[in-house]
Amino acid sequence: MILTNARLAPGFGPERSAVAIGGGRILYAGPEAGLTLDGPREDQGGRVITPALIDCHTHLVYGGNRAREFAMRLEGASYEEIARAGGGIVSTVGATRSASEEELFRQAMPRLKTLLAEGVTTVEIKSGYGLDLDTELKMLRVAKRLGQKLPVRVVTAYLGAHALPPEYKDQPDAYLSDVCIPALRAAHAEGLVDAVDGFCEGIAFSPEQIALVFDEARALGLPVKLHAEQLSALGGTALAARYGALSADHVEYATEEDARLMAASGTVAVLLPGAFYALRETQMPPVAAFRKQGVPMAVATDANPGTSPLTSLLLTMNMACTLFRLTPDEALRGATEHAATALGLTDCGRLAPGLRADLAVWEVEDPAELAYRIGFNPLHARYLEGRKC
Ligand code: DI6
Ligand code: FE
Repeated sequence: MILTNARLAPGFGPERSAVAIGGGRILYAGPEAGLTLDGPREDQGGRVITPALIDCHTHLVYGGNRAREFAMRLEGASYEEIARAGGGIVSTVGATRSASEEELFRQAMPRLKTLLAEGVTTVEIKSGYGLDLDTELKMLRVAKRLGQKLPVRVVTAYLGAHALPPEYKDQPDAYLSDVCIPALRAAHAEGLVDAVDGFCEGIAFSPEQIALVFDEARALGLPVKLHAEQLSALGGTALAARYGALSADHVEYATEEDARLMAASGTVAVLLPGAFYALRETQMPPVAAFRKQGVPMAVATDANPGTSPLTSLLLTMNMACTLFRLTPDEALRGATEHAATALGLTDCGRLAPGLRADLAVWEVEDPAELAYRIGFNPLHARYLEGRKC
């Protein structure tokens, strides 16, 4: 099949272009003048075609919600104060432990569908609200099952080092050796883990503690990534780079030196403006340093019940522009090409022959409209491996 009379983005000019699809792959993407393939044609009337969107950082599977905490923050409590008082992540842990696998699945479904309705075909989903063996496995099974039930590719991340559960209060090392690492091994043995993540923060784990988890990931042959430098500068980004991490995420407090290390290790900076917005943060990620050092910047929702109850990747792209000063083109690459790199995927995220035909067709004239509009969904069609769905 050939989609003709389209405009392609990012990285293509405004000329009349086409995308040819066969066997679930892109066969051709470029100016119509260069098309030599035959096949049924579908005129797009000038619509914009991009790679389908990729949300490379979400905590989409969880129990309950944190609307109460939202109200508390509005009355002046900080995220860290709430966490220290036993709220925050730990309150979601309670709700996630008590939910059945079926309930977690049912609750995650509408959130995932909302992402897909905006042209997303690949979603990363983390564990980290179980913090015990059974619940971490339960979350990852739900994540994998979502990918089997809905037309989407799900990539998982094991986030056992997300917070300390109440039963291990003040015993981080015991938690890591007794629960976090054994659960990682068990989840990996079940084929549930695509990458290993951690939360390196004053309210979570130190770089030294994260290193223990990363060593285990390395022993299992799993790639790593890290929530780093979100609320303070602890050295998580440098640690991630030292382990050749796929990505360092948030990175508001990262420095120019961190950016240099990330460039050298090929680590993507995943920007999460939804959390920045929801927490009313003021420390901006070092976007100029990332540009200067050539660090690819991805953009993701961080969909989670506490700091980013956000299930719109288009709105996230807008926030990345308005809050972090990305260009609309950078935001689009951040939700496609660089998001794929952040997940270690080389078969999607770009319009290039041989890659998966994961495409989004948009009812817009200019690709910049995708990041420009707020609360508007111009998706016309979504293709997953060449199938319209
Ligand atoms: N950083 C985040 O933004 C989320 N986790 C993390 O490590 C927040 C998770 C939550 O508050 O529930
Ligand atoms: Fe997160």
